[in-house]
This record gives sequence, C-alpha cells and structure tokens, in this order.
Amino acid sequence: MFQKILVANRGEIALRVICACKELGISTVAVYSEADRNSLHVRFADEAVCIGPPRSSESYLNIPQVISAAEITNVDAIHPGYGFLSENANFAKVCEASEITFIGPTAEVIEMMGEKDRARREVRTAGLPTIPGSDGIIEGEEQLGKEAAKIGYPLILKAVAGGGGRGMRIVRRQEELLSAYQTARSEAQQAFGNPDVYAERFLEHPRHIEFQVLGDQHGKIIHLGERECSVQRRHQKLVEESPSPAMDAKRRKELGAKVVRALEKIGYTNAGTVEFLMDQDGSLYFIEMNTRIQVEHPVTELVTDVDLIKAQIRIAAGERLEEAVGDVKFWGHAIECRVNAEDPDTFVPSAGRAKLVVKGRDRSEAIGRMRRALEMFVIEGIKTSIPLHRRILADADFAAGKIDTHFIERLLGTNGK
Ligand code: MV4
Repeated sequence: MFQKILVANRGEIALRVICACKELGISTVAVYSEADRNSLHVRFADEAVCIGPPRSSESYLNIPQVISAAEITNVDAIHPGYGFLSENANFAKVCEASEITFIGPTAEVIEMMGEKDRARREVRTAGLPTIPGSDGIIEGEEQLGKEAAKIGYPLILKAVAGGGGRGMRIVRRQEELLSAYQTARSEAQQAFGNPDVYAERFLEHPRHIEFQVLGDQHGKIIHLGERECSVQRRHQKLVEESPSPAMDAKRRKELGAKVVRALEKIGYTNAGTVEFLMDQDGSLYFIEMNTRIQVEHPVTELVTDVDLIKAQIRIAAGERLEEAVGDVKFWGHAIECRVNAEDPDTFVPSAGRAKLVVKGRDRSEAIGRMRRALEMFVIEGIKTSIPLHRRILADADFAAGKIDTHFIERLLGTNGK
C-alpha cells in the first residue's frame, strides 16, 4: 500500500480524497493556488505545497508544478480528483515517467476514451450498443452527404475532442447540413484545437443513465449499478439518483454484464463511468465514457456501501477487487442535490458547490427525506439553488419518475436558459 499520496485538486473532492487516505492510514499532501491558502483541504492534509497563482492554468493545471510538488514531498501516488488533470492522458504519462502512480486508468485508455469517435468504435466492437451514426470522423462534404443520407434527420454533429455537452450541433433538415458542419468544425477548432466531428442520429427526449464501474489490475471488472442523471440544466447536473426509476433488475443485469465484458476486453482499470442515453422506447445506447471519479459518486456509495475513493486507491496499489471491495450488494435508494451558490434569476455564481445526499429504503422514502433536508437546510448571506431543488423534489412528474433531459425546461417553463 502507498505511504503518501498527493491530492492534485481543491475543494470538496480534495477533502473527500484526504478523508479516504486518513481512513487507510496514508499520509497526504495538498497542493494549492495562492487563492486557496486557507482552504479546508490545505488545513486537513499532513503537508501542503503552494503550486502557483490563483489562475488554475498556472496552478492546478500546471503539470510541471504538480510533479515538482510530488517529487519534493516524495509521494508514491497522485489522486487527480475530478476536473483539472483527471482526464489528461499526458499527465498520466508524466506521472508514470516520474515513477509516481497515477490513481486512475492507464494513459492509453484515457486517450482512447478522450477521442469520442474512437471510444464509440472501441466499445461497439467490444459489444455495447451505440447510436446509429458515422463510423468515425467525417472527412469532407462528400462523406457528410452520404452519412446524413444513411442516418436520417434529425442528426447531431459532435466534436471528437468534445464531451459533456460541449461542441455539439443538431441538424434537423438537409438544407442546414453543410453550414452546421462548417460551424461545428470551426467551433471545435476554436474550443479544442481539433476540428474533427462525427455524426449520430439525434434522440429528442432521452434520459441520461450512467453505469459506475471498477476494474482491478488483474483483468477483473465489476459494475456498481447505474445513476439517473437526467435532471440537468445547460449540461450541469442538478439531481442524481441510484437506482434509476427507469431501470429494472433484468435490464440492469443484461446491460451491466455487457458493460463488464466490454471493459474487460478494453483492459479498463480503476474507477470509471459509462454514459448511456435511454430512448423513449427504453433502448439504451452508449454515448461516452468518463475515466475519472465523478461528482455524483456518493449516491452509488450509499446504495452499495462501497467507498469508491478507497477502492480507487487500493486498486491502484495492486489489490484485487475481491480484496479491495468484496461482494457488492445493492440496498435502498439514494438521491443527491447539487446545491449551487448562485443567483436563482441570473444564475451568476458566487462560490463553489455543496452536495446534499440522502438515502432511503426506496425512492419514495429518499424523496421525502430529501424534501425534509432541503426544508431544514439554512444558508444565509448568499443566494443558492436550494429553492430550485425544493421545486424539483415537490414536482409530480419527478415523483412519478417521469424525467428526461428536458425536465428542467418544462419545470421552469423556459428553454432552460
Ligand atoms: C446526444 C443527445 C441526443 N442524441 N446524442 C449532451 C452531453 C453529451 N454527453 C451528449 N449529449 C447529448 N448527446 C444524441 N445522439 C442529447 C444530448 C444531450 C444531453 C445528454 C445527457 C444529459 C443532458 C443532455 C442535454 C442535452 C442534450
């Protein structure tokens, strides 16, 4: 097992990783920017190293600075948390070259899943259902026409280097195709330095359902069930829950087994999330894979009793899944509300995020408990999204499990803006 881990992150996830290390008896090193000198993650870590000015590009995203801090403090491993360097294949490579364990999948797999068209091809070859679409990137106007004729309308153009809702363009009619393609390419070039796009059939009212997985370094993969993440606004998730009200035991078992087999073929290691869209007819299709721990991991922890961060650390240290996690049993229903410090009218942010997570024996008890907790939750002096969460949890459609990615637009009577 590792003796010392550097936590290459800030805020609640840095603190979460530090807590896991403390429980495992591992020493911790925090890194911080000049703006975060007095943060809790700095206070609770055994050591702390300032890695630069407030701007994250010069601190938390600065690979040489993070690696220097790791070398000075002589750590065995680095936990990247989420965001920042967590899905940066080059960072994983630099860690390896510096003989520091990157707590996550291999650089090769991070790279594979980061190229969204390649991820799609690889998982399809490995047996997962994907949305009908182009085989790879669309190389030019001639191929564009052929692919569109094959896929039909509406279709969606997605940046290969995008993900999480960035770099997408919906095309509803052939007349819009060429200009959408050109705009998508130039936006992708602007945003990611890579103009490549691929195409998929566009699903109008999907649910977003994702599977949590863990893979050890001995070739074994398990899944820890799914999370329902359809309640979102502008690609920011607001409420997540496990299990999904749209899944049943049979489909969970079937798709879960496919996910496990596919990732075993790919050689996936450590924690990851496989994202699916569920069509209105109930079909599930792969869209992308996240090769990091996610914000919403606690809802899975509550229904499985698995500490996912400790599992990540133990797997990275070489333990087998049987040892690191053991048998996984599912019990109850968990819900997370992401409480944002923001103005409810303008959505102007004032500070980070808090997570309110509850568990009940079933969905109805979890909803009742969340409503009670939201009612008693007091934050003074700043505006927060708590009133919005109270409305979501009091909504009849939400209670009935009738949620898709347009739920918030319907609730607010807007287009989500
Ligand atoms: C889609 C889609 C409909 N059809 N792909 C948005 C985030 C990125 N991970 C993929 N996204 C979507 N891909 C096809 N073929 C609709 C979305 C989408 C969405 C997906 C999940 C959660 C919220 C969403 C909000 C708008 C659009």
